[in-house]
Amino acid sequence: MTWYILGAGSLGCLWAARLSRAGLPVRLLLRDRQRLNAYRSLGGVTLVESGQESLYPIPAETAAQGGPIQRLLLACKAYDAEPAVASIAARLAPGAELILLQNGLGSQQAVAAHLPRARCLYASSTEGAFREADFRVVFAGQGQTWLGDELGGPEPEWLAELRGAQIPAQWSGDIIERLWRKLALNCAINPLTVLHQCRNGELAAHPAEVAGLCDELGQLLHATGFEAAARELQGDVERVIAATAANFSSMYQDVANGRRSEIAYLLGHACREGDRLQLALPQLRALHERLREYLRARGLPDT
Ligand code: NAD
Ligand code: KPL
Repeated sequence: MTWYILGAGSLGCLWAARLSRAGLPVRLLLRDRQRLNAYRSLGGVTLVESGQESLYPIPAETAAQGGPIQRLLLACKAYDAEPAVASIAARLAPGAELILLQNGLGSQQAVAAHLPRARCLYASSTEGAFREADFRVVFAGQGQTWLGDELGGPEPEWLAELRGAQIPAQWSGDIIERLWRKLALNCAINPLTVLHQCRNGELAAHPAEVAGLCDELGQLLHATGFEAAARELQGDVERVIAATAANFSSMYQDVANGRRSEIAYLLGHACREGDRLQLALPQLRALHERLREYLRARGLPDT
């Protein structure tokens, strides 16, 4: 069964390279012919791992061309997920399986709603990779990827295939809780690193602000039904701040590089859920507004 990958960026190329070197059939789906020509001129995906680089001549085609797709990894940003899937929707075979590898929440449900005949699995990953250049990716941090099905259903048999390809995939019986835990962590850390212009570790100098956000995010987790996540949030946030003290958060890096952030699927989603559950959440809402204003002032999208 061919693994199609839509979104040949950091994580998409990282998955593609590992699937390919394990001898599994994999194909990249690129936006258009111009992008396909650029890819072909480079000869494949380059993965840099522990300072060693390897070229993987993975076949590629445009999203609009080619045969039916039974298995797809969607590895674009959350704000690109719906249009990206729309570009290949006509190619999806009945019963196709998709892995939606987006951060935050909201984009997965929006994609799944368009594809009632497909099985949409959601993924949450702590692996780290970044793009040095087009189709050239650096594997920057070992991690774990959890996969699960919001609608229930069994663990797919191909999970073993992923592990065989050294993609550390684990089945999660409650992927929504996993995604919420990561979302809450990202909401407590990432926006503050942007607004204070600091590394994660420097948030230790703003304990009251972090604690206030953890309290409100805890209320939200509690109201969403994730009691354990609510209780553990502040400790988790403090541990991540300490463990990643020298790092700049992903949102900090997006903004510093003039790239669109995933704010709508992190803080935006938290505030929308707060509305739905009729929670006041004044600190979260004020943070959301401050961040939106900060982004607008830099000419970046605020949603
Ligand atoms: P990225 O920006 O490096 O790659 C996304 C790719 O998707 C880009 O190459 C873009 O051109 C492509 N794309 C977008 N729309 C497309 C379309 N319509 N057709 C074809 N290609 C399209 O993003 P990333 O860093 O790999 O992140 C993907 C998701 O994974 C994000 O939600 C991110 O938050 C999450 N994530 C990333 C990391 C990481 O270390 N990079 C870690 C954990 C989670
Ligand atoms: O996930 C992260 C990110 O930067 O996006 C960490 C470093 C864990 C902090 O939110």
